[in-house]
Amino acid sequence: MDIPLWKESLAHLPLGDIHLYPEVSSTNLVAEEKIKTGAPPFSLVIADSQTQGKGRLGRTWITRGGKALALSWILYPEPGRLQPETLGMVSGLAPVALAEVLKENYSLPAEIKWPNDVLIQGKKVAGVLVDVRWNGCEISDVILGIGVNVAAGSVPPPEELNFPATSLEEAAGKEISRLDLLIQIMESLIKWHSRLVEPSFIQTWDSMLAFKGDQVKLTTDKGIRGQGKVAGISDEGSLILISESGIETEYHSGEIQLRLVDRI
Ligand code: BT5
Repeated sequence: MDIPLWKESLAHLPLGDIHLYPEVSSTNLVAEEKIKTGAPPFSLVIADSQTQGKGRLGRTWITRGGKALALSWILYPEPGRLQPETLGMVSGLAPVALAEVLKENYSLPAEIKWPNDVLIQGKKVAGVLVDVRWNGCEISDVILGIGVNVAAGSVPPPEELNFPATSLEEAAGKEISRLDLLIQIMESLIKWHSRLVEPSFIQTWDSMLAFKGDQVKLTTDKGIRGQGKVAGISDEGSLILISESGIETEYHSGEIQLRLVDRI
């Protein structure tokens, strides 16, 4: 990563501070530190590799140097946009922004596995971690952590995966510039952040939803939470499943994992 070039290439975007590192423990952990020292809104932390990248629910995300993108974007609450009532939407922000870039700029058939994984042909190419920190009932800040597998060498071996995975270069069959991709992702994030509470956001998320019409089950560490056919995304960003008897139930993301019924 050519840090001065990357910094300069991001300078035209309406971001806060931009921090780039060859290696960190986790960009989300560095972002937490930046927030403590007064990071302005939309500040960005990027690292070439992570030694303790965080997945959801205490899992690990592997970021190999020079092969992937690992970034954390710092958001603060905003009336009418980022607030406790819109957290369901915030969880879809990065996947929608990312999937749109992959479809429009690379002609890749990107889909979103609710709540926030991006898949290409059923394989995970990017993961998103939404760290929400609270001050009582108010949100104090949100760190959107995004990891994208770019080069083939970014994909961990199968025994380290809880879901099939791929990289953008494998899927696209050509080289992809991490810097170009980063700029496109940030432009898309900024655009969709400004449209977060517009109907077009949910419509776009819904149109990119993986497994539509398929039987899935939703699990937590306590077991199965729900099962049914994937119907779509609700106005609040929840997943709507339809049971065999035709009853619709909405699920909020929280601690949930989604799997196709015949896969596990
Ligand atoms: C996620 O978790 O998919 C969220 C990943 C977020 C990573 C970003 S990188 C920048 C920022 N800073 C951080 O520290 N984190 C964020 P989850 O759905 O829990 O998936 C984690 C699981 O995916 C692991 O337990 C592995 O099985 C698998 N995995 C690990 N590394 C992977 C990779 N590079 N590609 C695909 N799967 C991976």
